[in-house]
Amino acid sequence: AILGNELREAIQKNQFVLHYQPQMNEAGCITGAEALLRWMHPRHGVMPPDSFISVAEDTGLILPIGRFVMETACAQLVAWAARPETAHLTLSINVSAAQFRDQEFIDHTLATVKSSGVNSCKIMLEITESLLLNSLEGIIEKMFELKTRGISFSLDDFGTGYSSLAYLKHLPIDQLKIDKSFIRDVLTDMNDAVIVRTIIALAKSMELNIIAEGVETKEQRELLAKNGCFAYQGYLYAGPMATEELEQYMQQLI
Ligand code: G
Ligand code: G
Ligand code: NA
Ligand code: MN
Repeated sequence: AILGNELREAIQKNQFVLHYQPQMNEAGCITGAEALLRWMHPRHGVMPPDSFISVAEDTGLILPIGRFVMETACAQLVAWAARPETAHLTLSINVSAAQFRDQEFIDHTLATVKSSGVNSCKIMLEITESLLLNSLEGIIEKMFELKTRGISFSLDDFGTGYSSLAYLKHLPIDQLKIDKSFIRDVLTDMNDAVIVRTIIALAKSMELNIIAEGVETKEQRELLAKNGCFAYQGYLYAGPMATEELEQYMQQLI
């Protein structure tokens, strides 16, 4: 198991990197990416977040790691903005509940946006329903504070959590992200198909954008499009990759 000490050392030694997974539109054009954290472990190689995020959350180390993520993501957006081929790209950034509840989160995020010179309209924060389990009060205020500065919000893993749909009305959310667990068997499982159609209809009626993750086949994408979902993320296009690979991937799309 991963220990807090190892994570602390990883932060000091700059062993974290961001990988980027393309987000595509119905025309097959890339519109943006999701930033996904990786730990380049000196002995174990590339470690996915599932192996260390919960330890990071339990030890509080998610806060410095989250600051690294925000700083790296903003720097990446600034680099993309400097080149015509990548200037349109947006970036979705995962934020744990523990980060969002930290009182310095807003100040650090806004300071990072400002010092990096990034266009904040390119930033989307991915939160999960777990953020909405306890008191919503401070949360909504914080969201509005970021929204007035141009940052938008996506509700990740949508449909897997416990939040009441009534919350959606009160939250300044821009996008619902259909969880990959519903997409996997959407072609064969009637329940998944109904859930996916219902989430899309809900998003539409609340004027929220919708994106599906875990799209692995053309048939899944076609079913999504037929039901009104026109933004996709998944292995059908590409998995998460380093920034240089993403630029190569974009070259071969043209
Ligand atoms: O990359 P992978 O699909 O293995 O990511 C698994 C999960 O880890 C994601 O769904 C996301 O919830 C979480 N995750 C990935 N990157 C980050 C990050 O930068 N910060 C936080 N807080 N969570 C992340
Ligand atoms: O933030 P979240 O936990 O939803 O992160 C998405 C996770 O899903 C990442 O760890 C990523 O590696 C993974 N992923 C991305 N595309 C696909 C896909 O098409 N199929 C599956 N099974 N997983 C995917
Ligand atoms: Na996510
Ligand atoms: Mn997800």
